[in-house]
Amino acid sequence: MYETLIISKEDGILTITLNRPDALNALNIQLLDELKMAIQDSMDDPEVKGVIITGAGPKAFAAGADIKEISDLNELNARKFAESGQEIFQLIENHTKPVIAAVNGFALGGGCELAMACHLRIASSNARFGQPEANLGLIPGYGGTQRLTQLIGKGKALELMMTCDMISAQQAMQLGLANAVVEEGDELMEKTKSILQKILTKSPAAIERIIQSVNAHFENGQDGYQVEANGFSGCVGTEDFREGVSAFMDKRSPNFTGN
Ligand code: CO8
Repeated sequence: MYETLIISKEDGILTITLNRPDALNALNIQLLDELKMAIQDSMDDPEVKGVIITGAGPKAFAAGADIKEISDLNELNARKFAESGQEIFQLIENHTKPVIAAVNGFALGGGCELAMACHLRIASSNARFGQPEANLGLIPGYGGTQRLTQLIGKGKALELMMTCDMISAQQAMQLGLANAVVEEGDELMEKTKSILQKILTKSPAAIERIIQSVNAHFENGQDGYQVEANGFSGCVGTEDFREGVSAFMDKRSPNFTGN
């Protein structure tokens, strides 16, 4: 069904692998269209409880938007191109289920922007992050100016975008861009899955509302405190809340359903 993605589903975890390794998994239009479909499917599929996005091959998560494609843009379609990519990344950011990027190499330009749209980023030690668009006479167009600033603060975000410097996985972790760093190889998926599995033992109804409330902090016109209060009261109406409390009283592990 997909030509630029490999999809696998196991134990409630959908893994989306960006699969253009010869182009370092550069995000071309076809890949972005397919990614949008895969993300929408993951929202609708009740068997999917969480999502991992990673890149094929040992070298790259994604080395950015496909430079060959963007070289043909004009001012009119460039705006559409940026907005449609932003829409896909917003779908990921606002996903009701947890989405983790397993960053297995270069995460540059649009690739870094994709990783930042995910809720968490686990990096292998060979990962490199950067927003090198200014080298091409461009700026980030898939939300990078906003999300990088949110994640690492204005000064460092400006530095990375203006110098186009790539940073290591360790530096990314120190800045709060990566949540954890592991040895390259199998450990990356093992660690990413173990973090996701831990999240999946919590109440899905609560996780969804945590995502909504945190995102509200960054959305214009949203009162994050109100979104949090609504989310909190929404949780109290769920079966998960009753289950969580009775499991605590009974000194047993809760069995959440997300209802
Ligand atoms: N697009 C297309 N092809 C790419 C890309 C890319 N972003 N990155 C690498 N490739 C291709 C190379 O052309 C090469 O192909 P070929 O073998 O056919 O020549 C292959 O992948 C391997 O790459 P390299 O030989 O360059 O590998 P190296 O190990 O020497 O270098 C680097 C790896 C450092 C990652 C290098 O490939 C590089 O600098 N890539 C470009 C990184 C970059 O500038 N990314 C930002 C792109 S712009 C962007 O993302 C904007 C996003 C917002 C768009 C908004 C819409 C308007």
